[in-house]
Amino acid sequence: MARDGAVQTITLNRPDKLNAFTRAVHAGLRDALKEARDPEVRAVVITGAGRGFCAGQDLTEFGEMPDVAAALRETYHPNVLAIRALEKPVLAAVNGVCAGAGLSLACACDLRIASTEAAFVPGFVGIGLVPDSGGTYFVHRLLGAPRAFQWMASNRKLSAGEAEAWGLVSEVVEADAFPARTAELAATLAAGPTRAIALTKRLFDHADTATLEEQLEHEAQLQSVAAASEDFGEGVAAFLERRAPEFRGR
Ligand code: T3D
Repeated sequence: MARDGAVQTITLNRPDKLNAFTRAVHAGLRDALKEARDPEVRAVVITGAGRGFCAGQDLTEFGEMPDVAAALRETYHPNVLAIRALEKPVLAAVNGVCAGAGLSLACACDLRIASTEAAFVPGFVGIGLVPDSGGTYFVHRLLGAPRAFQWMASNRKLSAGEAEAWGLVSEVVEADAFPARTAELAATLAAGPTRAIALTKRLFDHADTATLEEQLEHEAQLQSVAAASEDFGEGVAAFLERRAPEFRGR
């Protein structure tokens, strides 16, 4: 975990095993996500060490988990929910291969960019499992149900370019330039009006299940909150003074 100004970077760090999830990896991620609640942190990056982003569950630890559902509830679920609850943008910087619950993790983030070295593999179906850790929830929202189903049922490895064409990632960057572009994008997000960005995140999460009437009302309520922020005052003042705004995230 590393802090650079208002950006916190969380690096999954088991490069020899493509950062596959063990209990220790879950615990490290849980602690890092707790630390990211610090209001001084205004953007979070999740990435992987070495040539992988995350290869999902460590398959050598499966035997130690007699109750799979309980293991998911105890390890994956709190971290997925913590990412959605963070009141700041979370960027998945997909540096390399991403499979199974690693794919779910990337898709739980607010946005994804990929290195040209990245690849996306459903994983679950390859070993006779169903997508978990939010895989069915996020992937079908990102891709639409027909494409998501066909992909998740096939275990096809998707290149970074294909992922961009499908809208799974918003940008693909040459591997050499990937760390610098990740830092640039994270710094831009961290310099934004964090309250408004967090409230936008909450509205988007709500939009899929709301009626239009409910969503209009939710927008009105959260707009009152945004309009009471210091950053709204700064945004309007900067516009009128014809200068760039200096948002403080409150
Ligand atoms: O109870 C619960 O927790 C259920 C939860 C389930 C969630 C899930 O995530 S299920 C899906 C689990 N993941 C997979 O099935 C993916 C398995 N891995 C792969 O298919 C491939 O490794 C990749 C497509 C991701 C990458 O292929 P490649 O050729 O680039 O690398 P590799 O040579 O296969 O892997 C490199 C090393 O990482 C290798 O170790 P070694 O031989 O050099 O010592 C390999 O064994 C290791 N590794 C890769 N994935 C995993 C792994 N070790 C343990 N678990 C892994 N998932």
